[in-house]
Amino acid sequence: MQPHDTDLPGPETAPRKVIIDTDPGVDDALALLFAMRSPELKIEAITAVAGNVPVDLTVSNALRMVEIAGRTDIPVAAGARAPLRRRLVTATSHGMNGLGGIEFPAPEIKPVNEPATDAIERIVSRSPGEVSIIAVGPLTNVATALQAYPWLAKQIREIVLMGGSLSGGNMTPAAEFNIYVDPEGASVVLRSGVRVTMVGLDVTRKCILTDNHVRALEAGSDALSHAAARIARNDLERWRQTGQTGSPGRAMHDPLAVATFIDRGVVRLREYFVAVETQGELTAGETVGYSEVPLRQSAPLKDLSTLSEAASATFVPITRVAVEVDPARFFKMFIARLAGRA
Ligand SMILES: [Ca+2]
Repeated sequence: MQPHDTDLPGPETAPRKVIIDTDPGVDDALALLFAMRSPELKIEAITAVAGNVPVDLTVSNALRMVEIAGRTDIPVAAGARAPLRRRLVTATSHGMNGLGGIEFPAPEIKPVNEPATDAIERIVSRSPGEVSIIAVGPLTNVATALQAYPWLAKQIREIVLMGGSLSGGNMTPAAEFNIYVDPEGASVVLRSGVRVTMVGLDVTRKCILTDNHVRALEAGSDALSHAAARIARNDLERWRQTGQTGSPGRAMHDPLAVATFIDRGVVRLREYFVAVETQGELTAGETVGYSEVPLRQSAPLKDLSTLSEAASATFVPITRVAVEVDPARFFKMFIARLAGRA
């Protein structure tokens, strides 16, 4: 094929530059493998953050996935050890090592000698308006970058994040895990002015990994497929043994965010102004979606002079929330790519 062939990707179809910010994590690991198999993405870096497990483990797990995929060209940068203002709360369902107890060899490669926030700044500033962030962990790294380098808000193309919910949480009745862990970080991101697409529990909990999906992964024939199948099979068995109620298997939260970035037809988006509850003792980390004015807050307390009931911000429907999903369309792409069939 000659370079001037007309079927080469043009500017519209060229791979899009992304940074993946992640806390692997079982579904993160599958999301990373899926992303590295997706020709629509030019992954400029993977930045690891504390979340499902402490950051030393999320870094190691990201490095493992890069090695398994044969993509050691992708730099992995270590990020925040703890949320902006809170102590780290990790997730028990991902096991002590973050991969549900599946042991892959220790990675031979190392993270780059550059903190995640500096890597984000350098990569975005080098190509203003071209680099997007797919954020599938607590938003500490992204928030820290936006605070340290305020000009990034105008230079980041968009952020597609897994997190939040307009229909109840999974850590508390109000809060989804990623936002629960770092509500202040999430608030920084959602108030930054960057165009955000929120892929939350409203849609991810409709995308449950099943035995049929795992069997399809097990039919794959290369190292990446085998790794994905091992992680998925182990997770499904653990899920059954621990008797997690309410769902027959793990929701593919993070892979759905990657899929949404690649193919917007996987979900239906609706515009909201999304604010994060950071004060509530029972509700911190709740994402509150306003679909119309006014942005009313709680009734004012008698002993305070401020009228907190008043609208507190200008209504700008800046966050696009995934409100419906086509699970079949998602799983078709996700499983086929992991199994090496597409
Ligand atoms: Ca995650």
